[in-house]
Amino acid sequence: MRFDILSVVPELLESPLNHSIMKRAKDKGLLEVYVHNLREYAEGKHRQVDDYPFGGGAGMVMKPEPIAACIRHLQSERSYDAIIYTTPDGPRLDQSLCNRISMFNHVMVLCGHYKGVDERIRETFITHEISIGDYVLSGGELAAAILVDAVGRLIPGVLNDETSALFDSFQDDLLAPPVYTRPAIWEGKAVPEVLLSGHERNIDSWRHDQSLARTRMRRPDLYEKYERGG
Ligand code: 6GU
Repeated sequence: MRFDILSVVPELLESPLNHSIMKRAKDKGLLEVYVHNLREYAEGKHRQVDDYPFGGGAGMVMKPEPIAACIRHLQSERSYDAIIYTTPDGPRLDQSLCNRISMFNHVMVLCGHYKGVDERIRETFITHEISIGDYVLSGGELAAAILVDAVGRLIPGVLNDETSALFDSFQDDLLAPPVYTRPAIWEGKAVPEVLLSGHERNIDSWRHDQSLARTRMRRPDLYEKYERGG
């Protein structure tokens, strides 16, 4: 799977996708991530990527021309399954959308900045918009990194059996159960007995009960969805 990320601050994306599981996915050739600096597609001495909003008001707006030039350049090289815009006014990213995006081969991600992009770019090119939550980031780069991480780990072969995404929180609309490791007693607190029993069926059943209880307590919204059957 290939991601092309369009940004006015490409430096923000240097580190988050180059460690741990994302690094392994790239090393295995399962994930490619290219970051494009929109300023390189801007014209003029100042290579201006933003401008004042028509109608006045605070903040700047991302100019359409450099974005269109970068998108069209990439489209001339390959076709894209999705062109995603990261913006706090988009629909909220969730696991089910991540699952769907993980089936794509080529995905572009346009990182919003300032007051956002000229609306005509959204109308012309954008196929999906995503927000990562109800708070405002200073730019869409961190949201793009979150998207690539959440989607990248779902690509077949990226995770091994131990880290399999099948048992993640949200994968079945339930939160994951609590986990423990050695020592069996730490500062007087014991690990639940059943986990030491070696009885696989009892362990599975305990974990499922814990997932249900946790979800009901912490995320009644998810629990309701689970009970309705997704
Ligand atoms: Cl995708 N971008 C920005 N700038 N802020 C956000 C967001 C995205 N999602 C939540 N807040």
